[in-house]
Amino acid sequence: MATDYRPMWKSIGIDLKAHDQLLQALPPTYKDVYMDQENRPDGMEYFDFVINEIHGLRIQELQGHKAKGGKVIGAFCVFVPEEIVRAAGGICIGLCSGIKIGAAQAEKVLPRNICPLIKSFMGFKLAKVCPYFESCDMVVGETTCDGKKKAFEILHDYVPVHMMETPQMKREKDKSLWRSEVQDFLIRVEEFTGNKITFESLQRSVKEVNEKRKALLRMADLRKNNPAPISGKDSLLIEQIAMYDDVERFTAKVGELCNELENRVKEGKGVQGSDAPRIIVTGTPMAIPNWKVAHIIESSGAVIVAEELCTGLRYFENIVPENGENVNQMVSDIAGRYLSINCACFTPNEGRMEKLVQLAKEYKADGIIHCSLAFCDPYLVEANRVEKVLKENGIPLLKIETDYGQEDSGQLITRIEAFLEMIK
Ligand code: BJ8
Repeated sequence: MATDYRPMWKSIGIDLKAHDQLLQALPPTYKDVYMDQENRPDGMEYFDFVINEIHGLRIQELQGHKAKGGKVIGAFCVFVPEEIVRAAGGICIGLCSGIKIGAAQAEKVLPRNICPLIKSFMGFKLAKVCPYFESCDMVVGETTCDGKKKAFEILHDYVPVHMMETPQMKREKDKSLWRSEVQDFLIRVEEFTGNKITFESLQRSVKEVNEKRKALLRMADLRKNNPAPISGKDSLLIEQIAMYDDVERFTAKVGELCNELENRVKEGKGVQGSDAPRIIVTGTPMAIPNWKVAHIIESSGAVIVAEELCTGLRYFENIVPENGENVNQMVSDIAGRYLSINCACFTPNEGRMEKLVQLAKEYKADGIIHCSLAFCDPYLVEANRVEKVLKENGIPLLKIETDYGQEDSGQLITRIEAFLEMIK
């Protein structure tokens, strides 16, 4: 018999009626998008289970951690150093959501024309439908884009927010600003958890988070093979789950999956035929359960081989050096690793252009699909630079602007199918 989690949800302040509506929306989508795929690796069973228990078991674990005096810290950006939270005995979870929920409540405090990711996280908080949000003792905001940084001021009325100032450039003075922000974050986390971060605890957490990244990098590497041993949709799902699952368990499960994928590669077994167009997706993050574009691309006969997204490579490429000799040096190494992320909030952002060209070669991509959320100025404007550089390098590009609704699905199918036809 399925566990009844309602008493737990009620105890953390969830609006049960609104929450029921949210849960009802999820399972049919998941079945259509995921369970009907052919040639899925057996190792996906664990990740299906995680989704099935998305508001159940993991929330129970978070509550268990809190009952023992532990803290849960939420983040909205891949710039927030998970290593530091873990080194102080806390759990760090990603809070971005990819579903239109609580829009009416969110629009009471935000303009209507704001990116769906921001509207969604505000809606989740105001509608009290997200047990992850309600489990957080503190959330960490950043000054990446204007919409987010101003939304965090409002969010602070409902939950304690610690702000990190992310620089907009990558000069030496920006690097030292960011280093000091990471150092301040460490102090704030120590105060908040009541736990001192030691050399040993930081060294251990750096290793643990690196192991998670290495497992994801191994999976990414295996997708360079033709035929690809795993679908882009399944890979995206794993990358989304990486942000809130237990680090060590997740790392082990990705490792087991990669063993299976390695065998598939040896046997020449793939999710699609070796003639399927190979696509790289780039742009704004695709938070759970935003699988719309990935589903359309792969249902149109292509295979996604990499995601140049924050729910993708930007989250796990580059690891933190593990040979730091003291806490100070490790803080600098952590800051350095995070500042190498190529978010469109930076200007200029040449690293992202170079990365895309390099990825297209490494993954033998036939084309790139640039997918931006509506009203996201950084990515929508930067699409111009991406287009210019890819054109110079002879890499076909399709630019898409979308949101969390399904209304534009028909139009997206037409455009994506035409693009795939063109690059075949
Ligand atoms: S490092 S991409 S996770 S900021 S989509 S809220 S940018 S208007 S999410 Fe992001 Fe960090 Fe950058 Fe990655 Fe603003 Fe654009 Fe909305 Fe965005």
